[in-house]
Amino acid sequence: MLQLSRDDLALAYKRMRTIREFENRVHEEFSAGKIPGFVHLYAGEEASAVGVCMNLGDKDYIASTHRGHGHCIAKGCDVEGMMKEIYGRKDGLCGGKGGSMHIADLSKGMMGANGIVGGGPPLVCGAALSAKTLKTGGVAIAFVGDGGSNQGTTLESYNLAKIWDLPAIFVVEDNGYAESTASAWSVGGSQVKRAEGFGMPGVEVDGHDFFAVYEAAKGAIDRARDGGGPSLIHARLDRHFGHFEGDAQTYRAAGEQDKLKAEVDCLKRFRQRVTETSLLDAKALDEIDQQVASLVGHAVTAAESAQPPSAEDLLTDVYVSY
Ligand SMILES: Cc1ncc(C[n+]2csc(CCOP(=O)(O)OP(=O)(O)O)c2C)c(N)n1
Ligand SMILES: [Mg+2]
Repeated sequence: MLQLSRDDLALAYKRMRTIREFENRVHEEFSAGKIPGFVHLYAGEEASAVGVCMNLGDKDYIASTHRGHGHCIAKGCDVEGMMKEIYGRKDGLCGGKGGSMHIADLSKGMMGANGIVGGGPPLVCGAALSAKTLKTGGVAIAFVGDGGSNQGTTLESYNLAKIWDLPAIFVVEDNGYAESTASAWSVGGSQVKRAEGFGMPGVEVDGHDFFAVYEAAKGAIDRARDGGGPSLIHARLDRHFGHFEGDAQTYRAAGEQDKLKAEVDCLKRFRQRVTETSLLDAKALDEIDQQVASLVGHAVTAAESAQPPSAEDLLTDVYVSY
């Protein structure tokens, strides 16, 4: 906590608040039938994306999941461009052709949300290998869910990262469920011991606690930048919405989500911690809330009135030349 200036803390709060507001608005607009496709919301998990990405710059890469909006915002993607992408608009971040599950912005080191569970870790091995080979000083981070942590691609990536001694970090965001299957039913052994089995350090953190995530990520990222190789962070956290928008969530106990929101909400915790310690005052935080509400409100209005891609756009972006 002491390593963060007041400006850093205000930025961290602004990013977490932006994610929450963005997701709440997407939830509302999706329910109103205004958003095409499928959306998975990240609300509740903000401390993980922001706690990790506050340690990163544009030369660092992240790979995300199907629940990717929070990772995009934490890595600095443009909020209006993201909203337009989710609405399928031509001037969205990916030309309106990707939508919620494929938002990417390579200029920000954001390699993309990913519809393939376990798709991010192999990409991160490539990005980390390039950073190591080109000596950029960059690191690459894979966010992966508890369900994704069981994919062969993820476990193979742990092995590659270790054997190639890559500046890669795997952040397992364990929100307790893969779709409707509780992680207690599907994850064998311990995430930390899995990492140790591949010869890398692993640490478990309270993913509702921005400061715990920030510290763990700082340790792992500093080590990777110094040539210390890969590691894993197991963040336990919770999602506030269903697996996808429209999920009836019959697998949850009655009142489970209300209890989580009341007792372990990462934004409430952050606010309490910084106000109690007089690092930021409630007024400054309220002002950030207002700025963020207006930013996200503007993004929704802009997305609603923006144009979809044209028929000719179907024929572009088909082939890529490197
Ligand atoms: C390779 C693959 N298998 C299955 C799916 C279907 N699917 C989408 S999300 C999901 C659950 C993922 O759970 P987890 O990794 O814990 O992420 P969370 O949704 O909890 O954030 C599954 C099985 C998929 N998209 N890709
Ligand atoms: Mg999960």
